[in-house]
Amino acid sequence: MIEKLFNKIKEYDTIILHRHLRPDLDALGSQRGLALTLKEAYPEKKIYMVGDMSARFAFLGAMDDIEDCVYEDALVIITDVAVSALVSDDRYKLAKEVFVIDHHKNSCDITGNLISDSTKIAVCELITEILLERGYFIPPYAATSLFGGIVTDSGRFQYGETTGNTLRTAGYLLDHGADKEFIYKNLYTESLAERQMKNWIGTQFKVTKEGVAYLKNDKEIFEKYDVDFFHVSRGLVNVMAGIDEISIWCNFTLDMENNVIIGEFRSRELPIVEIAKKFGGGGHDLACGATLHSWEEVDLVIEEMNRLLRG
Ligand SMILES: [Mn+2]
Repeated sequence: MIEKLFNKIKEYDTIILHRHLRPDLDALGSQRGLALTLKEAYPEKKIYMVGDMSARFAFLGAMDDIEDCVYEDALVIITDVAVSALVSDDRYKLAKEVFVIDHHKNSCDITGNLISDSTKIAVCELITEILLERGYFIPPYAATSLFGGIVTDSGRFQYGETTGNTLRTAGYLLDHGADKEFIYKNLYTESLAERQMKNWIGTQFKVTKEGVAYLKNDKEIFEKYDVDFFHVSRGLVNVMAGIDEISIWCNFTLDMENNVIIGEFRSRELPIVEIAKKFGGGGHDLACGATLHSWEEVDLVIEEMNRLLRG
């Protein structure tokens, strides 16, 4: 399949890169890292990146604004997601051919060609390896993007699936121009509103007797603090991490724009991805999520997590 992908990359004049909605740095880093590497290798091709942006990661750079007609003779490559409902900008369906490169444990429902390896902690790790195997030169700014994805999806090289290979791949990128100061400077600073929100929320989460911590972020939090959705949904989940008594922690955030509740689930040891899948979501064993439709459904998720810990 990798061979086929690179034959198609050589064949097409227009390549459009997509990734998942509400992007994190692995999504944006893989999209940008791959796009910039291909631009370097094929300066004559038209290569675009599309999708929604999160203010948190705007430092990486902007997306392209393209017309529908650009898709007519285009190859689309989607990174860091294999579930159609989660792809940002569903115009990928207009493309002539689609490839998906992912590392999640979901089954793929996108019509196209799938390259997936769930042993990789970040899709940026997988893409870096593939590019190097194929002999591509990864330019410094692409290396920075790919490095950022590996750093964040691995929780700064802490999470379970971090391997020697993860570190070697990140090390290669550092040796080849990845700007770690740029990434860390942008990851480790936050706005005053964000820090104040975190401090407040640290006193607000509930813990069940089984050891499930959870937060239900309604519209109140957005009225109280000047922060966007990503800062609350992804930004607060780990306020509940690293506490002895808490084995599983869940952050539920109302997405007012789409009138759904986004659940982010984390676990220290016990795999919880099957629970996420049961509610239409997915991800990794210990870090996953789902889109929920009511606060009643949120309570069902919490109860499932409780049941898992009781069993
Ligand atoms: Mn990822």
